[in-house]
Amino acid sequence: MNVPSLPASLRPTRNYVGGRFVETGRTFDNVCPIDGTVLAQVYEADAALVDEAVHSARRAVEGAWGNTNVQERARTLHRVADAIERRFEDFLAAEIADTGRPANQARQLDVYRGIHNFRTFADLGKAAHGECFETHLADGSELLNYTVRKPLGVVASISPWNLPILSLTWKAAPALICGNAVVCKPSEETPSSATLLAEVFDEVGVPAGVFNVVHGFGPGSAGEILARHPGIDALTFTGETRTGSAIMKTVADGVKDVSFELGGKNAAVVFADADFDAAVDGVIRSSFTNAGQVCLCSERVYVEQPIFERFVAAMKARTEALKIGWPDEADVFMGSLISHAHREKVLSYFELARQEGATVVTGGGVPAFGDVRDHGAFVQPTIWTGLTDDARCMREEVFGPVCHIAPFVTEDEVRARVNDSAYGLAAAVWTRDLSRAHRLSRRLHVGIVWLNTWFSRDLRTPFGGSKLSGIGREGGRWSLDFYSETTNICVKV
Ligand code: NAD
Ligand code: 6OD
Repeated sequence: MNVPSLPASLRPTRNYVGGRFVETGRTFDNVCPIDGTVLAQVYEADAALVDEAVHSARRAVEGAWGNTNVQERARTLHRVADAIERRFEDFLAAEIADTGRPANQARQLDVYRGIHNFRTFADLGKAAHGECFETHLADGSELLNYTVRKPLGVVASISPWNLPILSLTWKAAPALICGNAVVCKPSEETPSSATLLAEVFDEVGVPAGVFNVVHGFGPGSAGEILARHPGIDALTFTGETRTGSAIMKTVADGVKDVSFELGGKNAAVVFADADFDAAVDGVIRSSFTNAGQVCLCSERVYVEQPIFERFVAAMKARTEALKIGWPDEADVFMGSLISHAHREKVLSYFELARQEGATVVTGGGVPAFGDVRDHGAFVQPTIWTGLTDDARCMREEVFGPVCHIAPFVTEDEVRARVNDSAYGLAAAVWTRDLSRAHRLSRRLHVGIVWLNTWFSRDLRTPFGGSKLSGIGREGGRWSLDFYSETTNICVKV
């Protein structure tokens, strides 16, 4: 097996501003988490370059891009999707090298969704419509009220490392179809696929300034500088809750529109009548996919008392059979975590769980490979039991391959325990009792409930969380609403 490498055009990795690839006076390392080697130097955007990106974006929305109609923009986004598809292997290499994830996942989820996001929002944008009301006043006169959608202007997008191309295009595609220009700040951990996307925009001939990429970190760097820039009209952010909170303070003075997709401490609930094997498979996927680094992963699993022991035993056996390894290895299920720093955080929770009295059913440590991967950021998939619901490991997001399994007795009890969380992103419920499934789903304080499945997505549906998990919804018409300014026009007939 080979340590992945980046396409040559990304070594070094440049910013893309105003239709030019730009180098700056400062670089940082892009480190491969599989073996700790440096993949490329990345040029960090300074305040002047972020400013240039915002101004280029403004010129684009006030110029040629601003004068396009939705059909023209949809054709452009389809050309972008086609060009990503032509460079599929480069995108795949970039996602794998930056994140250490299995190739199959990057192929079927990440790069696939990079393409699909552009195609879906291109088509949804064309189908978008306003509303019209006939109004009859008391004096007998009539009015016609109708709404029109306009671009917001310059949209700042700040995205995380866990699903890099998926998250970035999930924001850029709807923003662009609505006629905005975007300045994207990808995570410092995963700068590569965003830069490849800039190459695609360049190749397709999208006007300068419509799509910009600035690289750097959060506080004191490109992320904060972009969020603070008075020239942005809206900000869409995906990442940790406390980063969302910091960004909210940053943009408060300018009263900018925000959309926040934040952290989670999601629950899976398994009733005794569930299809047992499907539930075990489902919870394995929902806890350990992408090494647990998906905001939707289940870190709290509640299992109805009569099947609790059998469920824990089956989870242990299935987890111990999961293959951790090279991205291109046959049957590999799990790769490394994103970085050594993140591994330190996950390992600190492994230690905390022991201090809080958890029984470690399996895992809890670091795998040994006997090759270069021992310098990587791997951890074992881990299962705990025995924690109380108020333990920190039950309340804080670990964002690693770990779940705690607890028994429950009644539906009311489990509903209260699931809802007893500061977060409210997603839940998965496993049962064959349809009435109970629907009754419970609508009483869970989360933005997304999956019944007898997990992470199946239709991009027309609303996506987002409540409580500390976010503000607003994206997806389908919810994205079009967020990325547009709606004006009502009232006509005296
Ligand atoms: P993070 O908050 O550390 O970073 C996200 C982005 O914000 C990065 O680009 C970073 O550089 C930037 N940033 C950090 N501080 C900033 C600041 N003060 N101002 C401006 N920008 C700043 O998140 P992460 O570690 O990259 O991602 C993991 C987190 O994201 C987890 O908490 C996960 O649950 C969450 N997440 C949520 C969703 C969702 O849809 N709800 C999706 C994916 C990830
Ligand atoms: O599937 C999506 O559209 C999406 N935004 C997923 C986010 C997953 C979080 O890690």
